[in-house]
Parts: sequence; structure tokens; C-alpha cells
Amino acid sequence: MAKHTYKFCFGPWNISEGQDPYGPPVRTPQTFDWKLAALKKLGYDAMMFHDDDAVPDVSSKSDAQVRKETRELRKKLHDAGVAAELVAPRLWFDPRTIDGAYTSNDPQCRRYAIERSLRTIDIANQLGTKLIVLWLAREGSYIRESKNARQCVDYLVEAINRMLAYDKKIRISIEPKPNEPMDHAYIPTIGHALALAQLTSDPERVGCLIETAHAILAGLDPADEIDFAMSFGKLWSIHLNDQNGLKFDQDKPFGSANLRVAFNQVRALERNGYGTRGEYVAFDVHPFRPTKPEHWLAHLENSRRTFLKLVQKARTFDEKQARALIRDRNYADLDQLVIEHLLGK
Ligand code: XLS
Ligand code: MG
Repeated sequence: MAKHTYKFCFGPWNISEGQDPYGPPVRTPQTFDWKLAALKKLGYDAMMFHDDDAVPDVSSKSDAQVRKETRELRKKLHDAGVAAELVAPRLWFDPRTIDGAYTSNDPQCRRYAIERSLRTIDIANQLGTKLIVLWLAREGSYIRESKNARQCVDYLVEAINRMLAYDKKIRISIEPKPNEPMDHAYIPTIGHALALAQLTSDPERVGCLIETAHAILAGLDPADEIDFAMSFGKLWSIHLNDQNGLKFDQDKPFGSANLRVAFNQVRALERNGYGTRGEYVAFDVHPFRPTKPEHWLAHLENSRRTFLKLVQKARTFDEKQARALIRDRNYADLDQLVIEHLLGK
């Protein structure tokens, strides 16, 4: 197995304030500068951004103002020695995307979504990254009869084609999630994302991003999603976290709910050489709501710690014995081999 080192990343939204649908924030927001300093202190390598993490209220600002603020951010990142991994348009907050962004029934709203995405590309270019992420949050339906799903696939392809034509060098990673905030999303899994890529004008530049919790919410094993995406050479970023079954999107620390599922994700990343082509390991994790401000970074520190320990577990797993048990079709002992390896001495 490859013995490369990994590079780590998180986004400003991962130092969150604890709001949920039933209660307000419970921690006072920190400034961007504080978050960048925290990222440095934790020894992470890169930060990921939504367009409005880079330029707050991006939609209400002129092109010149957006360029100016992005330039200032670029300098901050440069001075801190921190890379920008990716930029994602945060389309799901704006009133114009209330019924979907690229797949809204209203042509003006669809136009807004595309124009905002092109601006995201400008921001990414200025920050020195060619990776654009699309979490297709509101591209789905609350009730099926409200939209034409066949038409919506065409809308998604049209939006992606506009982005690909706007900049011939960008790559787009689709981050699928099966539900929430919608009842059902149009692109729920990696298979859907990669199939959609084939309909676009440049399939080579359309790949995916797997988030552990989203795969689990789709009833899938994230390790299999990793192997599938990497068979196509299309896993360009990953959001590791955890999820305790079919609930709301929990974004727990990596390995928190199911260590074995986490181990298998690391094993899949290892066997496919994830990271050797410059990809980052990002943790899309959130602090538990009761977290005190003085413990605010623990979920990020702990997720990386667990990840690195699982890398060691993947590298020291007795592959020879596993192969022998597989040959003998002795899956009971293979199961126990994994359990005892994870339990340690
Ligand atoms: C939300 C998504 C989001 C993306 C980037 O669940 O994970 O945070 O990672 O838009
Ligand atoms: Mg994510």
C-alpha cells in the first residue's frame, strides 16, 4: 500500500455556532481571521470556501468589490501559507433559490443561479484553485408533481455546461446528498453524479466529492462509493465525517458513530492512492451543540487524529491473513480479524 502523507482541509463553516432547526446559535461567531489562525494552529494545509465565505453577501456586491475582497483574502491566505482547496456557490440561502437553483421552475431564478456560479469561478481563479464544488442542495422536490424531473436533468446539464464553457480549466466536483433540505434530490449518489457528468459537454472535467454522512443517508457504504468514484479517476475531494443512521445530516466527527465504517473508508482511500495527485482530505464536521467555546476546535483536531490512527490501522492490517481467510471463505474469522485489529492489543 502507498505510504504517502495526507494534506488536510476544513471550511470556515466547520467552526459553527450550534444552531439547529429547533434552536438558535449557542456560541458567538468567530471572525474569519480567528478561524484562519485556528486552522494554522491545528496544522491544517488548506481551507475550503463557499463563495460567500470568501466574500460575505457576495450577491449584493459589484464585480469590482468582489474582486477587491477576494484579493484581500488571497493575501491573507498567502501570508498564512494556507491554500484554497475549492470554492462552492452557496445557492441555497438566497430567496431566488427558494424552489431550487439550477432547477427552479422560474427562468429568472435559474439565470441567477448560473450567473452566481460563474462568479464563483472568478473567485476560485483569484484564489488560485480550479476546483468548483456543487452541493446541489435544493435541486430536487418537496412534492414530486411540482417539477418535471426529466426537464430538471436538462437544466442541471445546461448549468454545468455554462460553467465548463466559461472557464476551460475548471473542474467541477458534484457533492451528492439524497435528501434534506429537500424531500428527494435529483442527484442522490455518486453513480448519479458520474452519470450526469457523461451528459455534459466535457465529462473529463466533471467529477465528484463524497461526503460520508451523505452516502450513509443514501443507505450506502461510503467506502464502496470511494472505490466506485476512484475507478473512474473522479474523486477530487472528500468530506469525511460520520452519521448515526438515517437521521438529519449530523456531520459528526470522523469515526464517531462507526469506527469500522471509518476504517474501511481510510482503507479505500489508501488502496486507491487518494492524495497522491494533490487531493485534500477535508473534514466537513461540526461541534456538538453543547460544545463550550474553549473546546470549539476539538472536533477538527479529533477527526484528523482518528483519521491518522486509522491510516496506521489500514497499513498494519494483516493482509496476508485476510487473503488466506478469504481463500478459505472463512468470513467469520475475517470479521473477527478486523474487530480485533481495531480493538488493538
Ligand atoms: C452540506 C455540504 C456543504 C458542502 C459545500 O451538507 O456538505 O457544506 O460541503 O457546499
Ligand atoms: Mg460537505
